[in-house]
Amino acid sequence: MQHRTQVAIIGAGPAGLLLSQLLHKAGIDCFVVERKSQAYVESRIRAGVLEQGTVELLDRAGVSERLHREGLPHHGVQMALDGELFRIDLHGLTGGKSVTVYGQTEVTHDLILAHQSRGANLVFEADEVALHDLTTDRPHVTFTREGVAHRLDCDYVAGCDGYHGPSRASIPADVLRVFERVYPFGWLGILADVPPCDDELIYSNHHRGFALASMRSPTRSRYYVQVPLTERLEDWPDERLWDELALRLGPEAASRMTRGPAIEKSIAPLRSFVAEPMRHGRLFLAGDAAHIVPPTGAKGLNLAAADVGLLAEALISRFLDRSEAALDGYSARALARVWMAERFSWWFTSLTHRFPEMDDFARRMQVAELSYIRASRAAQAVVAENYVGLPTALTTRLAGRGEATPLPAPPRAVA
Ligand code: RFL
Ligand code: PHB
Repeated sequence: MQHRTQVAIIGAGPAGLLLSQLLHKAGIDCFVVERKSQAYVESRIRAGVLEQGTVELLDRAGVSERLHREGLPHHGVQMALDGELFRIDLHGLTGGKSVTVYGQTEVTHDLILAHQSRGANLVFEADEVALHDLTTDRPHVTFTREGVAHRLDCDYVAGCDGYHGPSRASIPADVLRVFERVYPFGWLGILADVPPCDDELIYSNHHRGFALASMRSPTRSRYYVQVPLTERLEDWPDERLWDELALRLGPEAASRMTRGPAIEKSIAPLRSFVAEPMRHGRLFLAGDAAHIVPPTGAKGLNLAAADVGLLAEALISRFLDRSEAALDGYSARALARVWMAERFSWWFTSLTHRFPEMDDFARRMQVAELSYIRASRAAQAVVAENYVGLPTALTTRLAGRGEATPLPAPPRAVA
């Protein structure tokens, strides 16, 4: 079966769906191809914190009505050092910015609903998705569905298919450069229908390891503890997990913590990863397809949205104004923001987690740095400015600084 569209979008995660919705608003035709079922995509529990810029993009896409009704605005976050809490006043330290707690599952649900109510081309359960002729002016995508072969001709391909998708893998190895850090631990997460222990999120550095108290609504909580990668879910019955959370979050938070049965429990590994460039011919990567951050800074979904905001703008300028300048600048502009978020997520992870190789000196450094943040408004402002999302003007100024700059070769051994 043959199809024709202006932009073929691989992946119906938040990046692919938001891009399709923004382009549709501008009158550009898209076709979204997703490997998993709709039920699977809608139930994948992931992010919970949206930056203001992400909310603004969802406004622009016309899918934020429920988000404004049910999302929880947060003007601050709590941090803890060995159980003692202190607050970062996001609103006061950033000239009035805040974040919104609204689950990725809800964002995805709202976007899928918007697609289906307008009869958009959105295909789930597509197998053998493959990208072809990306460096020609006739790229196309092939897939099979229920045994039927499909061919989708297009002007451009948006690779929004996450870390494991085929888009990034379609870029030749000698063109792509990847940067990576794998952390020696993961996050064990629990979702439960109990009220949160605090009105705000709590990021806790404890000598037993990192813990995070988060939420989805006033009646639904999301908690995480850092665990070794060797850990198995079977070793963490609910009671053991609640006990560990109580220890790591400290007595004040523990006294307000309500325990309850897990609706969902999973272990996610932590990784920092960037692929450069984010364009190859007529293929443009966006979101987790191009970069991964450890979840500590709550940046993954927000970065995906920021990429999509830039890519939508560039494609609109290509189709409506016939200008390719913004498409040519997309990779450098997106990567400038990506590297800033990578830095913050890596730093915040290093500050709050217990590393296996950490000696007493390294632990003292963490304690000193957290004590400094606790005592200094200037240090808190650095955390707050990054947490709410850096202004586009700042990351735009950095565009092109990193990408394509050859890193110096390591010195040659002297014979
Ligand atoms: P996704 O969500 O992975 O979606 C990619 C889609 O592509 C599909 N796909 C394919 N489709 C067709 N053919 C193929 N061959 C395909 N292969 C894959 C997949 O099925 C999927 O539907 O990527 P996207 O859209 O770029 O979105 C990225 C975000 O999902 C991710 O960055 C965040 O969830 C990260 N993240 C967080 N981000 C935040 O901004 N704030 C947070 O608070 C936050 N918390 C988190 C997180 C991620 C976590 N985990 C599990 C990794 C907490 C956790 C625990
Ligand atoms: C979440 O609620 O799932 C969450 C919140 C903040 C993070 C990561 C995950 O930094």
